[in-house]
Amino acid sequence: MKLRTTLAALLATAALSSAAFAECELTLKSSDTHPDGYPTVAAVQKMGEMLKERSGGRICIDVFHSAQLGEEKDTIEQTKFGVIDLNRVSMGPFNNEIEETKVVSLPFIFRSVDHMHKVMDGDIGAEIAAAFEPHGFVALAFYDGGSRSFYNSKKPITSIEDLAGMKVRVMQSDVFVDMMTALGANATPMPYGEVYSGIQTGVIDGAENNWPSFESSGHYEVAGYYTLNEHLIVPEVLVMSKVSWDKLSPEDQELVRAAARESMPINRELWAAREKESEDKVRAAGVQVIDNIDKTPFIEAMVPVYEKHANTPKLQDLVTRIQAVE
Ligand code: GTR
Repeated sequence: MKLRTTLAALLATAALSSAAFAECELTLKSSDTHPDGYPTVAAVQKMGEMLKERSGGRICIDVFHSAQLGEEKDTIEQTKFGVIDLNRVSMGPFNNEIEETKVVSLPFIFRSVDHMHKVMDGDIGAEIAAAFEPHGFVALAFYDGGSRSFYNSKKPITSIEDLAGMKVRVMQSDVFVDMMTALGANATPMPYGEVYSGIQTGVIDGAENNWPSFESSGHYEVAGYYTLNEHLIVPEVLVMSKVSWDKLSPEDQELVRAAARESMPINRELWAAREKESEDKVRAAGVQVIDNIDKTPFIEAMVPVYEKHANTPKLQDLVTRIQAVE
């Protein structure tokens, strides 16, 4: 019954969206795992409005939210081949393919979200964006993903010792698998869409994410303990398929680039507001939040993760330069 209702809703959405884009010469298909109203979804929709207006109604963006086009890893493949034109994803699922993205996904690499903004807005951000191109993607914008913390259905985590033997879902990247191993937990890489039922059925004990994802996914309904240890600040990225990009004229490429750039401050503003709203909602729902955690042992435990993943002079140099940004 639920499946039938969902299918009917999806078909209705598809019919509405094709009508809305009927007059556009080119409609770029954009993917996002998050639901409508989430700051990343809203930012790409705004980008679409700017693009439509500035192209005289020729170029539009149709944002398929709520993982309608699939889970992140699969949509990244489809984007590479030009089946999907635009994709808003975390840096995490790119880690195993684009080594530069590993550095900005390392635990505690950024001291704060401000530090992350300074790095990603500057030359290092441009360098990371350029690293996508040989892999078939044009990185157009970096978005906020706040900081990620642990949550689970079993008990309050107040120290590394509490994580021992716990089954914790991570994004599909070796960096995060090794991060959990270094903390003594059992890392379970799996798609985002499987986490809710994974916790509910006990396949996993918990996962880790930021406030808005913890809230919008409903994970807080099945995982009642959230520890604010903020081990990851992973920037998110809006990529365009190189296949789709190469079909655009240089003038249209510039229109797309500019609209994407201008969607960044919009995303940041929406993110800041949503972070607070999500935290309030989760706390009001009775989730126990452990927020006086000593991060030092967690930071110290990450030495082997840095050694393994920042393992070339080029990547080590990138780590050093990121850490040096004031
Ligand atoms: C969210 C992020 C998504 C996805 C998800 C996950 O915070 O915005 O792109 O990476 O986490 O954990 O899979």
